[in-house]
Amino acid sequence: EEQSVEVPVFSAASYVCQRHTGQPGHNPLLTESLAVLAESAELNGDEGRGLAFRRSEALLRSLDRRVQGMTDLRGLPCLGEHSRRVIQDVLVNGRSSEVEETKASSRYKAMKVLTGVFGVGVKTAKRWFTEGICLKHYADLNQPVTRDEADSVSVTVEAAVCSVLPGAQVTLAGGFRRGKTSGHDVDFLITHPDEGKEEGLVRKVVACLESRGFLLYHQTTKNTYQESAQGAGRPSSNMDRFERCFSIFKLTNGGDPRDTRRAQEQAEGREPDQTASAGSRPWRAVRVDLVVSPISQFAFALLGWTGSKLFEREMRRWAVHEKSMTLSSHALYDKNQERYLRASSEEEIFSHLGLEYVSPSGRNA
Ligand code: DCP
Ligand code: MG
Repeated sequence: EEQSVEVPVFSAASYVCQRHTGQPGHNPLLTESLAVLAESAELNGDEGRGLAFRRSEALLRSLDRRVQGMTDLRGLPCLGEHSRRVIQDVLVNGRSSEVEETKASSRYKAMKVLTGVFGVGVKTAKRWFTEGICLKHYADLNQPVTRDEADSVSVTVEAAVCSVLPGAQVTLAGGFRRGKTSGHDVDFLITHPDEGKEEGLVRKVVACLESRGFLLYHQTTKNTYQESAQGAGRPSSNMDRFERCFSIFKLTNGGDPRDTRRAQEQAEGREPDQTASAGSRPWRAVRVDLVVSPISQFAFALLGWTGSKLFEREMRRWAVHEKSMTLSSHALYDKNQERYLRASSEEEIFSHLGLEYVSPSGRNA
């Protein structure tokens, strides 16, 4: 009542990448409701609608206080009519009937099981499902990865990388770099300070991890990135780079820091003590992504692999529409200047784009 209705309660920039979006925000009921509708739209293949709900969700999560009523939302960008209707429903009734119905629908539930395991799109989930991987490790993969488990995987990956290429650097990316305490997988970005030394590294690391018994499944994808003089399309002298491995790790008893020693022993080729974990299986399956980048593209790769997906998407949209540039996990191309803009840090990329730097913890859109 103290506030005049004419004065906006909140203000927010319209692009996600112009804001700091933390976890979980001050309006969890509202953001969770919108996330359900976003997910449902995505599962139905309605990407436009999904994106609209994702933007609304991100906007609400970036607000620094609780929304008390609809008037608080006056003048805010990104909130479409449909999202406002859902918000109103939740504010007034404590719940949205549309969200409740969506959550109860069998299609939503079935697809959520399928995609929830991998945190990937329907297409990939189906492929994995038919390969039987899902069924085999379903219970493990459906259980979120904790930060301790991610740290434990880090120890193993670092040991393997170090043994096949001394001097190579391993960086934990994805949600964990944004400060999330759990995730659907663990993402690693690997590079070497000497350009070119990283070539073929994924295959070597995978071979090493496999020989040490850490991989339950792996699928290596060769990179096909090529820079061109025109900023797109035409191949240049650059060779294929950015190899990636989509894997399922055999993580020795997760979470407990004592197990780091065990992981280390196993990483060094010694058998872990199977009796240490009384009664239960001494390992569990965890999804791990390994990505290798040449040092010249590392800042772009790090930015791209830190996410969130919506944050990345919004940065690319900002680049195209506001700056006439194209941004990818490999490079930034300025269409006006007709040249690539180099960067050796994320800060430099934000600066090229005329954006204020947003630290990883603020990219949880
Ligand atoms: N990414 C990408 N290209 C892909 C897959 C992912 O550029 N083919 C990027 C965007 C994501 C980041 O890498 O933000 C990490 O991917 P995840 O799917 O693992 O997403 P998060 O780590 O953010 O989520 P979670 O905590 O669920 O793992
Ligand atoms: Mg991840």
